[in-house]
Amino acid sequence: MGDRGPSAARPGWIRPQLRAVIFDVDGTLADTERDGHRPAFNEAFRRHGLDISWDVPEYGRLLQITGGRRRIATYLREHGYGPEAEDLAMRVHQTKTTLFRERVTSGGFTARPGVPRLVEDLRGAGIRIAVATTGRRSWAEPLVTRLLGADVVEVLVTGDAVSRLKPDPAAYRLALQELGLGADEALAVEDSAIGLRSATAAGLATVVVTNAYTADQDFSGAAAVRSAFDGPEPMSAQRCRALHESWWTERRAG
Ligand code: XBP
Ligand code: MG
Repeated sequence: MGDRGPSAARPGWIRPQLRAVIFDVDGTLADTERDGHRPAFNEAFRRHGLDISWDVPEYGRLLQITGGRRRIATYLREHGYGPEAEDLAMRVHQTKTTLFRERVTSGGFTARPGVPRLVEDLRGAGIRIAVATTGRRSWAEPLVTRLLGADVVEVLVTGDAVSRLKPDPAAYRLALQELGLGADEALAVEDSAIGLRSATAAGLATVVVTNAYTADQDFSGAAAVRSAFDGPEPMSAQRCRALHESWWTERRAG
């Protein structure tokens, strides 16, 4: 952020209040991509008799295509499949979704360090919790419950509920609608440039917490960029409030 202080905001401007935090799931609440979704895609390819296996760098490239079914279909088309790519992608993705859900329900994932503490702190401060992901509800719902506990997440928007996936703002817009809040009353937490674009396009101040796949991406416009939730200055309700306020103050003053 620049060096303008809150006093630079236009006269008469009412400071927005932070009432909810909307979290992304993959890469944000948990490190699910490299050792979670990727092996599930590869096992699904194997079960469908396809000689395809995505290694770690290749999967990193493919993360630019959001949504598992779209990711498979794009890859198949890149590798010479014709009109049958869509139908095959749909079937492989159904298998992948079943496999990934099994992994979730058998306790295969833990939250990123610092996430449970942050969520507890937010709830204690009366800040509501929501989730916006491009993944499927069938695994996202049990995953979020396992990571954060039952009845913690008030609104859960998944890729099934929107016709356009991130970087389109649809998932975040729907989350705000279901929360009954304006964009200036919530803060998004994302791990990727695509997620940041989606949340920013919905009008949200966004904190980015990077991971190994996303650390080098362009996060211009973020309210803050960090590499972890925990550490010497852990993410907290107070920090979320401060980042939300400074992002909006900067914006209104500019
Ligand atoms: C995550 C995704 C998802 C998962 C796979 O993006 O792109 O597609 O990789 O999930 P984000 P599905 O973190 O921005 O939501 O296979 O269920 O689509
Ligand atoms: Mg993500």
